[in-house]
Amino acid sequence: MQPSLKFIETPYPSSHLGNLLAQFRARGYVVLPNVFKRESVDNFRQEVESAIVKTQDGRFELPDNRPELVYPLKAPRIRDPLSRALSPSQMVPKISVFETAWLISESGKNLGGWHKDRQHEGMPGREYHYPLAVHLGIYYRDIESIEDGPTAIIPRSHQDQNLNPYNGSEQELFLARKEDVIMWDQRLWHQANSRQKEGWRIFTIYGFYPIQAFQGYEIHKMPRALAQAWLDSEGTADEIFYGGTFSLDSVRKGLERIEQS
Ligand SMILES: O=C(O)CCC(=O)C(=O)O
Repeated sequence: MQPSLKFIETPYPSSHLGNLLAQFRARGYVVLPNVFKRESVDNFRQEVESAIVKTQDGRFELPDNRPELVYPLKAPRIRDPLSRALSPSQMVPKISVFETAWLISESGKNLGGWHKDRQHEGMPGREYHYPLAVHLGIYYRDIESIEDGPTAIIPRSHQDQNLNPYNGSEQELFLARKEDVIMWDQRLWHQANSRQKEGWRIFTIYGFYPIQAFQGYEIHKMPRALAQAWLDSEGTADEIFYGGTFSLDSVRKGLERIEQS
């Protein structure tokens, strides 16, 4: 059955989009407003909740064959900002998803401490460097205060390495409505907060990177010799070098699953 999440189909007007991107670059994050239809979000969250399983090591997860895992990515307003968040180029790159993580925890559960997931490229504190990857975060709830379990961040720490959680730098919470999505730069210092109200804390993280595409060049057609080099790969480093993120094994297994269904 198709997940019940519904999307706002109209793109952001270009001046609005420009403004959102300017905020993203300046502070290291921005709330993308009205991505989903608000009235559809609770049902979708409940569909996700009913699919949650406990793993042998006691974690909670959304099984990776559930359509809900990637369904939010169909939202038109999710795609709009990504290429320009990743590159100033007029010849905008294509965008590819490389991470689809669902962080699921019970209410009151202690979560990790302050950290960064990406390091700085270039010269800290001097000029802006476009990130090599950009991430989205989605809560599927109105996040209004610390009790709702928002992520805490140090704004501008994606650029200025003098800012950190241990020297009194300003902190902020990702506050958003259930129909919104946060676009953020993982060079920010950040920390998860537990949910202090009833119910699951769910935080979806989607990661994206740019794929350079020379205009008009058919990048999706793999030259046969390159495909052969991929097939002949010796180990993960070779597979990534010739074929990108996904391993031959995961592609084969994915195809088998499609054939069986
Ligand atoms: O769950 C969160 O709020 C933040 C997740 C996190 O720390 C991470 O993505 O590295």
